Amino acid sequence: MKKHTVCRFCSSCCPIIAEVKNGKLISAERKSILDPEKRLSCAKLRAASEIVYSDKRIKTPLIRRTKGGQLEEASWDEALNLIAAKFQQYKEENGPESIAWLRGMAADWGAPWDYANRLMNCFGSPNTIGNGSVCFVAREMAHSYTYGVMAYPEAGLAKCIIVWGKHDGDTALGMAEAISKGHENGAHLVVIDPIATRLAKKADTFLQIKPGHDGLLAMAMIHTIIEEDLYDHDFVQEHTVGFEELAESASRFAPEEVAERIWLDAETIRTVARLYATTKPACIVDGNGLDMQLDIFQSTRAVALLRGLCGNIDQSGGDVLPQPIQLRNIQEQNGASKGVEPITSAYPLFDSFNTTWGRQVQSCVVDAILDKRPYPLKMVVVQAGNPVVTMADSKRTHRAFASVDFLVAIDMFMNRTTRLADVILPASSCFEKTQLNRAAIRNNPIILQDQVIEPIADSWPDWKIVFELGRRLGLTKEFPWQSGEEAIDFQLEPVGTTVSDLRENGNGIRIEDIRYQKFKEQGFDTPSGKFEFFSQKLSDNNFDPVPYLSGYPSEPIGFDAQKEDYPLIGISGARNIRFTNSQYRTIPSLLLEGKGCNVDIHPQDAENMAIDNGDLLNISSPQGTISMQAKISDCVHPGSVRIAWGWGDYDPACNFNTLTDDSVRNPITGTPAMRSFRCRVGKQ
Ligand SMILES: Nc1nc2c(c(=O)[nH]1)N[C@H]1C(S)=C(S)[C@@H](COP(=O)(O)OP(=O)(O)OC[C@H]3O[C@@H](n4cnc5c(=O)[nH]c(N)nc54)[C@H](O)[C@@H]3O)O[C@H]1N2
Ligand SMILES: Nc1nc2c(c(=O)[nH]1)N[C@H]1C(S)=C(S)[C@@H](COP(=O)(O)OP(=O)(O)OC[C@H]3O[C@@H](n4cnc5c(=O)[nH]c(N)nc54)[C@H](O)[C@@H]3O)O[C@H]1N2
Ligand code: SF4
Ligand SMILES: [Mo]
Repeated sequence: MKKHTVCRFCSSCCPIIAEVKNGKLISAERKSILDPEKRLSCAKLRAASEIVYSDKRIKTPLIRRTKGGQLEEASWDEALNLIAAKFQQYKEENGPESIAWLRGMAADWGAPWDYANRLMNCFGSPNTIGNGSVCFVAREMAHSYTYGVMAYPEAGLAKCIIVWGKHDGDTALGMAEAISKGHENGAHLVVIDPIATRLAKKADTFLQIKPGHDGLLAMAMIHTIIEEDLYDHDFVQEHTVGFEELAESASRFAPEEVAERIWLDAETIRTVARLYATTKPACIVDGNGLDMQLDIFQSTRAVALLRGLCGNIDQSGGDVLPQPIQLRNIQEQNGASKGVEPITSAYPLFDSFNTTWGRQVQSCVVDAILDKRPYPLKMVVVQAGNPVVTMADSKRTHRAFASVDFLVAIDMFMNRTTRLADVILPASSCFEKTQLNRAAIRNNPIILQDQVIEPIADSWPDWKIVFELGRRLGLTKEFPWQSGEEAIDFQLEPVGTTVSDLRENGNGIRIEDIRYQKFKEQGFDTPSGKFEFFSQKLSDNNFDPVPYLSGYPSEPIGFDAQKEDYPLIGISGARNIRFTNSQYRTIPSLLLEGKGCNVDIHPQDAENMAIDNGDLLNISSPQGTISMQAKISDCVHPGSVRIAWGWGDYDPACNFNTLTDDSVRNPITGTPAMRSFRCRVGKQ
């Protein structure tokens, strides 16, 4: 039997067809816009049955019955009753806000997002926290502060495509296929990346930028476009605010001033700026290369401003504004937690820019546990995340999760975080549950992530765990649903469709035809109703209303002041199609005996330091030291190294985030420098 569903082994959320025989998952295949011979195939999806049936799956609830004791098998009743009792105990002793629910990447999308928020809000704690300060939500905020929502590039229809800090061939195959289609149809492809990636090698123009300095490049492009009078006068005149202030800020960033600081030459910057401004339509595919930087917000905003300056926003083949589906918001943000200060209160603009995402500065969980800032946390539930490996400053994060009074983990596999837990609840994989997947509802069409096999062993779908826990906390009215389908139908009611409609339409249901240039009738969803080069709201909150109006940051990357002792720039990377963040290192066909766990160093730097291929190197930052094998490669620029990320569970000595720092953060989004920072390497 073949069944339509959505894969959730990574955040790309590809629509797929799964093949099931006698109740067993046999294989799965991505749907694609390309002809079969051109389609991209995903290693993780090919390994789907190996992942789902892995003997490393957590099979039953586990409880540590005495502090410091072993984890022991337990029934769901015992585990959930214990968790509910702890919720009540900490509520009585310290207030409901002393409990936080921390969601990782795998819980970021779809139903579990709303359900956990609902549970915590109704219980009285505002502390449901995601990891969006390091993932794309910080970037989404910069888009939203410019034109109201996060735009998506229509690369397949563009004539000029700028891929800026993204590598979809490893991370988002649907977009990679659209880029390849656009390129084949004659689009000029520009790649902006500190690494000569596979895509960079195919590009018509490659800008090997200095890591973490994208804001300077964007401003130099804006400078060129204004100076050479290449901007879209009609759009700027009719639909924007703040052009004068933008021109003032950009006047200080001439390519000739900026080029050397960002390892580029001025003429190439001018050429790319002219190309983007004069080729219509043009889109910018921005990515996680901009995220996890200290300067994430203003650099992404500078990139976003280009879209309006050149009239490419909400145009076919440009960057389109989504038409979100009007789901019922069931988070109960006005529930019992209303008025209780969240632990993320130092980041009020980030907390409030979007009603779906809510709170996203995960570092605040660690601050609250260790430093009792702004108040102590006593209990944390980690759902679908591995913060000890994936958050900045692993040593400090480990200390926090090891010392919190009570830790619950909801996961499919053991990892360095679950191993610290007092209770572990086994979660079902994406093939074992029906969810409304948020990626598939952000824009038309809505596609159901549908269950294709029964839950493995004694695992439960995340929705069931949350509903059952909610009922044990007395929230029976709030969680009346006996199945995922019932809850989804309730959420979908305002849209006018149901789970069974979606099942009948495996390729999804389009609620509304795509419309372009919506701003002409309805303006932009910003305070001024215009495309905001200038943001009054940022100004009112003492942030630069136009990027870098008060100057460029003196230290855009981590530990920049220590460059004497740490002469190299370390780059976090690369994502590989075989893995998702810290996941899947226990899957033999994906692990390939650790292939890819190395540090890329330029031949010139290697020669200067007498380093050979395969040498075991110590990589150090002021935070700590890790070790990895050297791979001599000219994919990196001299003076920088690319360090493999996500290997902390495989081998703690390779744990990237041992090197990163969490004490300096972007003041708006709470983002630490996990992508680029100063380091040094030496032979062991
Ligand atoms: N230095 C550095 N640090 C980074 C990054 C980087 O590139 N460099 N990337 C950052 C980014 S963008 C992100 S998003 C974060 C990711 O950080 P995390 O969200 O902590 O990342 P994962 O390693 O993907 O862990 C996900 C966990 O969810 C579990 N899981 C998978 N599916 C399910 C499910 O359906 N239900 C449940 N309950 N559990 C499930 C997996 O087994 C795994 O243990 O890391 C960030 N940290
Ligand atoms: N296979 C796989 N797929 C994934 C994931 C995974 O771990 N594995 N993770 C998922 C998640 S959580 C996310 S957030 C997305 C992320 O997916 P992407 O947005 O594609 O992010 P990355 O692949 O981390 O980085 C993209 C590019 O940014 C470049 N880069 C690094 N530093 C800089 C810089 O300073 N400036 C510029 N311009 N570029 C820079 C890197 O070299 C890389 O080529 O992928 C999702 N999909
Ligand atoms: S890229 Fe691969 S793992 Fe990620 S959603 Fe698509 S098929 Fe699944
Ligand atoms: Mo992410």
